[in-house]
Amino acid sequence: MTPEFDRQRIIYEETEDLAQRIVELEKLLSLAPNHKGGERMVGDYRKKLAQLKALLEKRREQERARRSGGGAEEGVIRKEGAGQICLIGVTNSGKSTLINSVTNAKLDVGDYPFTTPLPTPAMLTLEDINIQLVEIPGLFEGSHETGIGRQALAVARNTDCIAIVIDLSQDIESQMKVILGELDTARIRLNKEKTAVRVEKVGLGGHMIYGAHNYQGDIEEVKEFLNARRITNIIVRFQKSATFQQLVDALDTSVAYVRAMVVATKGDAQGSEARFKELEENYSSRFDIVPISAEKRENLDGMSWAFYRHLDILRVYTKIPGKQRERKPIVLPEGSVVEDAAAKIHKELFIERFRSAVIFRENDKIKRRVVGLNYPLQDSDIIQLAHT
Ligand SMILES: Nc1nc2c(ncn2[C@@H]2O[C@H](COP(=O)(O)OP(=O)(O)OP(=O)(O)O)[C@@H](O)[C@H]2O)c(=O)[nH]1
Ligand SMILES: [Mg+2]
Repeated sequence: MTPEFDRQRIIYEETEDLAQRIVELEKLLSLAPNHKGGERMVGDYRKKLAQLKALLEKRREQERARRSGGGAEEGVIRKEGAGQICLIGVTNSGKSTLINSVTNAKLDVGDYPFTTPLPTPAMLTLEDINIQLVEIPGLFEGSHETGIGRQALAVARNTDCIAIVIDLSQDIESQMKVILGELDTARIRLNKEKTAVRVEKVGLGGHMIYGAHNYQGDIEEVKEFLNARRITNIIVRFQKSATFQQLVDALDTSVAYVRAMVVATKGDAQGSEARFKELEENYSSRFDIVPISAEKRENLDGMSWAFYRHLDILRVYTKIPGKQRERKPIVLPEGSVVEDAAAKIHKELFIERFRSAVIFRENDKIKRRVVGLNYPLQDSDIIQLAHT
């Protein structure tokens, strides 16, 4: 032990403020000796550090919950339909006109700013399903600091997909800067960039940690941190080289990851072609971009299907032997298997007493296949279940 280490240990032990205590303990660890005999002690301090950080996180979460309490109900939009798309753009970008052009809604349209003052829903019917479109009041720089802005961003945070609305009759960069900036400040991340750490809370299985070799540090402190936060069942994937802080961020529930796309409006306006090109050059690697003109009714179908694709859902239709398939589909998340469909129809009958499933795919080489509960479903599958 060096004298510095001993001095720092006393400072650490005498510090009471939690955040400061963490700082002092980190300092202490940086001064810790590197020789074999010290390993155990360093390990213990690491665990302690993980516990303190967990405690701090918990307090912060409680604080956040307390602050966002009250008022939280106001302006909340009840989700309806197979999925929800939030339209986010600067004011006058053509959001209401867009919604009116594909739904029965009659939202106010105006060439003055902030015609739509509150999050406003409308229903888009696409073949046999409904998609809820929500107009978010126009964003501006600093809108996250206003009551209405906060409320609007709270809706966006919980949506299934954000459609960024860019007005092709106006400068592109300044619109993007405002929208991306405001979303980022609201801790909304778009299109789930593959981060170094992915976590998924699950019902059972304990601590399932994958890619531990990517973790920079002792994997024991990860477990210690999870224990201290009372997280008993979780999948943690270190996909790239990751630090303890990145793990803490991954567990931070105030960061939302939302799917996103871009709708470029007013494709009929002067100069829109050049601006659309610029938009594609700068953003097509991050987003699918769909150009429309609501006024000329151009590409509205294309846009509606792009909404559908970005919900990452699939439709399956049930069928009784000897009859036509049901008209209304069952809507499931992409990646669902036969069991997920069976659970929606009748769990006791079709899972617990499962006998067989037949899938019909009209546009496939194999039109009829007998499958098990684990079989992956595709959009527009027709499924016929039998029980014992
Ligand atoms: N040329 C052209 N103008 C459009 C188009 N869509 C909307 N506009 C015009 O753009 C202006 C704003 O349209 P709104 O639909 O009210 O825009 P908004 O984004 O809902 O605006 P706020 O609710 O005020 O934030 C109106 O004057 C519309 O007529 C379009 O496709 N082409
Ligand atoms: Mg509007």
